[in-house]
Amino acid sequence: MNAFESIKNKLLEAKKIVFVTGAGISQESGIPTFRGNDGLWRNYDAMKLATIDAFYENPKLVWEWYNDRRKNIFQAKPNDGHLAIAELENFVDVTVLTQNIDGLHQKAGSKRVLELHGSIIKIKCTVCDFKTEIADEILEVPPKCTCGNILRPDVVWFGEALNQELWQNAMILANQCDLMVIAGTSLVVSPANTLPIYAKQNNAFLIEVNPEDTEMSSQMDLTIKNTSAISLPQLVSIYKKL
Ligand code: BJW
Ligand code: ZN
Repeated sequence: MNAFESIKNKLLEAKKIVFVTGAGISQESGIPTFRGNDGLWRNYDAMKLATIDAFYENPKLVWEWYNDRRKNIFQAKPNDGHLAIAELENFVDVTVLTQNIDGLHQKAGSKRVLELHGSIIKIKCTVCDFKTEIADEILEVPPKCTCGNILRPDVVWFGEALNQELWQNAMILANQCDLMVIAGTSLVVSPANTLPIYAKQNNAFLIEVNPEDTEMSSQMDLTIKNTSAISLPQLVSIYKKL
């Protein structure tokens, strides 16, 4: 039974759909999530490694974590959840606001993707304005900039602000959509977890796709308790049947 049949009209009326995605959407591509048992790497808690303090305390360790993840991400393929979101662009205006740094939405073919927490392929200097993209493994970590200071992944860690222009755009897009699908995120990290609130201000219909409950499940208009690779193709099939 396709759980989206019951809201078929809502789906077909929607002009602008915004997806808010998190680590769970890439779980079926073999990329671990952050929280729960999955969020452990060499017995370190991922949440403790994703901080600016952890980086300055032990830049080598944090770089090794990103090197391992980059290796895994480079060989990962988008799953049916990513592909369904990309395919939906054939029917309706779609934007993806992702907390993921893995680039799998773009690999799947989604055209409008805002990477709220940065990207695994980007690195930057901790002091000067130098930024670049990397394709290969970095063997000696932490790598150094030509200015002599160490380079870091161009991602957003706890205690750091998101790119302000990007965040402004994300808020506007959330506030203008009439349907928001929140897939594979625990919604515990701010400010990304406020995006459903901006959508609600516009009376948007909120759908959550997650096998587990989140702190905001009770505020959703529809909760689909299944994985994104199973559920999102079912959503697209409603449009395909027309
Ligand atoms: C499936 C599935 C399947 C599984 N299908 N679903 C107190 C002190 C200091 C700061 C704060 C504080 N209180 C609040 C803050 C702010 C802080 C914050 O929110 N902390 C919370 C932990 C409490 N936020 C920040 O610091 C942010 N900046 C900021 O606020 O700036 C202003 C400011 C500055 C200073 C002080 C205060 C404010 C920045 C947040 C940056 C987060 N960065 C990371 C790392 C990015 C780089 C990288 O990837 O390495 O982002 S941490 C990590 O969490 C990563 C993720 O994008 C993010 C969210 O996680 P996500 O995606 O939701 O994953 P999980 O694992 O949590 O959930 C997976 C879900 O999928 C689960 O629900 C599963 O059930 C589900 N699932 N399989 C569908 N197959
Ligand atoms: Zn530099």
